[in-house]
Amino acid sequence: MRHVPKPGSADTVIVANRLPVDRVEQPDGTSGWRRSPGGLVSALEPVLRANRGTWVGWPGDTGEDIEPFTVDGLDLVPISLSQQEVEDFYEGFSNATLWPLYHDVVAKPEFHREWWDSYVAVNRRFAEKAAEVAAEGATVWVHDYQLQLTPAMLRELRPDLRIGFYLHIPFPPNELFSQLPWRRQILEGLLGADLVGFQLNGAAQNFVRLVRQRVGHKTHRDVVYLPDGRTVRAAAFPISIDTAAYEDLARSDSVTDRAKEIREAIGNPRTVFLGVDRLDYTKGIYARLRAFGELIVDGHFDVEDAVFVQVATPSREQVEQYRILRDDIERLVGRINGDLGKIGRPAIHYLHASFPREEMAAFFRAADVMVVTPLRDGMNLVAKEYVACRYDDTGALVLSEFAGAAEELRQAWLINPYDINGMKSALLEAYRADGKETGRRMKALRRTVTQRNVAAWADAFLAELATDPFEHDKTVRPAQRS
Ligand code: GDG
Repeated sequence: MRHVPKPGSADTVIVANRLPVDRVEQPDGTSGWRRSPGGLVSALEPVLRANRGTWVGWPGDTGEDIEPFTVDGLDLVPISLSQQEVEDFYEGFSNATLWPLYHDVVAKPEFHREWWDSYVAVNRRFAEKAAEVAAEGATVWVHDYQLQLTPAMLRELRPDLRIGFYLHIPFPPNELFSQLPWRRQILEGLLGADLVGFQLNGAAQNFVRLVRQRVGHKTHRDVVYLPDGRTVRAAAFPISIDTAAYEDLARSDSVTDRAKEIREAIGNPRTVFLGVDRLDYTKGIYARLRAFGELIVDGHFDVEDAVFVQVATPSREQVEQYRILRDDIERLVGRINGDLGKIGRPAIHYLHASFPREEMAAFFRAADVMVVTPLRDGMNLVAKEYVACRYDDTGALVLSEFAGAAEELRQAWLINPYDINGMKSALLEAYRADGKETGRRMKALRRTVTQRNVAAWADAFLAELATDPFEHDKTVRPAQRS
C-alpha cells in the first residue's frame, strides 16, 4: 500500500518554498517524481529519516491540489500555488522585490502592494500546513527569503514547536532593508523562530541591529529579548556541500573521460576558464566575460591559448530583469566571439542550458581556472564544488570578495567584481601561476571544504536549535535587564 504521511506525526519538519523533487514524464506517458539532487536534500535526508521527518513545499507547478506522497522514503507534503500566486508571491515579491533588495540593490527592487498581500497569504498557507503535520513539540526548520513570515505565523498556531529559520541569501544592512515598506512585518515574522541562521556573521549582526532599531526589542550580542520573556538567537552557519560525494564523482572513470572529451572538443587549449552560474544579475557574468575579452584584446593570450566556457543555467525566465540580462550577455558573447574568434575557435563557449551533475563535475575537472565573480552572493556553492572536484590539488579559483564563500576560501585569488582591471590582473595571475603556487592554494582550500561539509552545517544548526537559549548568555538573563 502507498505510504501517506499522517497529520500530526512528524517530529522534524522542513519547510521550504520548493519540494526536493521534480516532476518527470514516465515511459508510459504518466508523470512521476524524481528527487532533485541538491546538497540540502542529502544533508537533511538522514535527519528526516531518523526523526519521522516531513518536507513541506511547493511542487513547482500550478496543477490541481496534490495529496501528500513519498519519494525514496522521503515524506512530502505539497502546497499548491495558483498561477496568480506564482506571479505575485514567487516571481513578484520573492524574486523582483526581496531578491534584488537583499543583494545590494544590484537591480532595482519593485514594491507592489498586491505582491505583498500574496506573500502574506502564501506564507500563511505554509505555516498552516506545517502546523498540521508537526507532532507535539516537534522541530520545524523554515528556509529562505520566500518564507520570512512563516515562523511567527506558525508560532501563533503552535507555540509548542521549536522553530528554526535559515536565510540562504545575504541579509542587508539598515540602509537598504529600510526601503522595504513592510520591513517591520518581515522582522517580526522572523522573530517567530527560536534561532535565525545566516550565512555570515555580518548578516546576523544586521538583523539584530535592525530588530533593535525598527522593532525596539532589547538585544545583547546575538540574542533578542522579546517582551513575553522568549529569546531569539541570530547566528552564522555558513552552508557547504556534500564534499565527499563531489570528490567521488570527480574521481569516477566516466567523469574523467568526459572531462578529457570536453577539452578535446574545444581544441585542447592551454588554459580553460570556466564560469557556472544560474543566469542571474547577481552573479557578475557580464563583467567577467568582458574582462576575459579584454585580456585577449590586450594581447596577453589568444584563442589558441585560452578559452572561456560559460554555463548559464536558465533561471526565472518570467521575470523581466532576467530577460534583459540574458539579452545583454548574449549580445556581449556574440560581440566578443565576432571580434576575437577564429573558425572553429570561439573565445567563449556559451551554454544556456542545465546539465546533469556528472556533466557539471566533468566541467569542473576540465577547467584550469574557475571564475566566480558575483556582485553579491549569500555563499556560492559552485566555488566549493570546484574545490571538491580538484582532488589532485590542481586548478585555480578566482573568487569575488562579495560571495559569502570568500570568508572561508581565503586562498583563492580574491577580486572586487566592480573593478574590471583588478579582475583582469587576477585572471592573468591565475593563468600564469605555476603548479607550485596553484597546488599550495588548492591544498588549503580543500582542507576547508573537506572539514566543513553540508552535514556538519545541518548538524550545527539543529544542535544549536535544540540548545537552551540561556546557555549562551548565563550572565545576562532577561530578568536582570528590565
Ligand atoms: C542560493 C544562494 C547559496 C547550477 N547549474 C546547474 C547546477 N547548478 C547547481 C550548482 C550549485 C547550485 O546549482 C547553485 O548554487 P549557488 O550557491 O552557486 O547559487 P544559488 O542558486 O544562487 O543559491 C547562494 C545557496 O543558495 C545555498 O545556500 O550558496 O548564495 O544565492 O550546486 O552546481 N546543477 C546541475 N545542473 C546545472 O546546470 N545539476
